[in-house]
Amino acid sequence: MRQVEVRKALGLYFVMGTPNVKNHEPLAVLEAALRGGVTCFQLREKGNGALTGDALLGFARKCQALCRLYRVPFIVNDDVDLALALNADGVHVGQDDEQADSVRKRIGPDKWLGVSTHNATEVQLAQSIGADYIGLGPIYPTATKLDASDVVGTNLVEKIHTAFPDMPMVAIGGITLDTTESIIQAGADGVAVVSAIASATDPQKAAKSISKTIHSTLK
Ligand code: TZP
Ligand code: ICP
Ligand code: MG
Repeated sequence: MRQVEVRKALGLYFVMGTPNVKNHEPLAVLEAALRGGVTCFQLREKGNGALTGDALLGFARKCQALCRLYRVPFIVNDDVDLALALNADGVHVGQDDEQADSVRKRIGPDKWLGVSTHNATEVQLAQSIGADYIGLGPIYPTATKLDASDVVGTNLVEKIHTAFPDMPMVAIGGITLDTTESIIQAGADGVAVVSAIASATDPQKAAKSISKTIHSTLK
């Protein structure tokens, strides 16, 4: 069943673009993360020095090929045209991006659609237009997204989990190994992270530690 598959993929959701990686090769970081056990990958190519055009297309193809090798869904942030060109597994959009219902029409019923949400009203809307999952956050302060809205904390994770039990949910924003357990306990299906893996000295080890925590908490 699709929802079961989606929930499983949300366990450890790695979000990355080349600007998020400082001391390694971005593709090496992705492969390390995959080896370490990430269950989903989102290409979010944003910020200073972000790739565009053919360079972006080439990088995206390489990311997609790695994800295929590890049998992990490959999701594209915002860029519906890129997702369609690559035949990605899904698209993730925010509240300021193309309207989620128009994105659904463009990608068709089979690709996954994820929507960023910050409150119950947005979750309700995401549910009504047939989103496959929501990203909820920022849970904690984050330096990764400069225009991030106010932090929502784990209380909102609990509230949304209770109010929308059928909506797969991944928490995002400032999440680290130390806070993963409390987020899963609050009812999230998983954690989405950028810097906890992309900025780690050893991205594979970082992914593995978070993955272990998620598995032992979910049981
Ligand atoms: N959306 C809400 S917070 C965030 C995004 C893309 C950034 C999360 O990055 P980090 O480094 O895991 O805090
Ligand atoms: N949630 C997820 C999963 N990805 C994002 N890019 C975001 C929220 C803003
Ligand atoms: Mg966006």
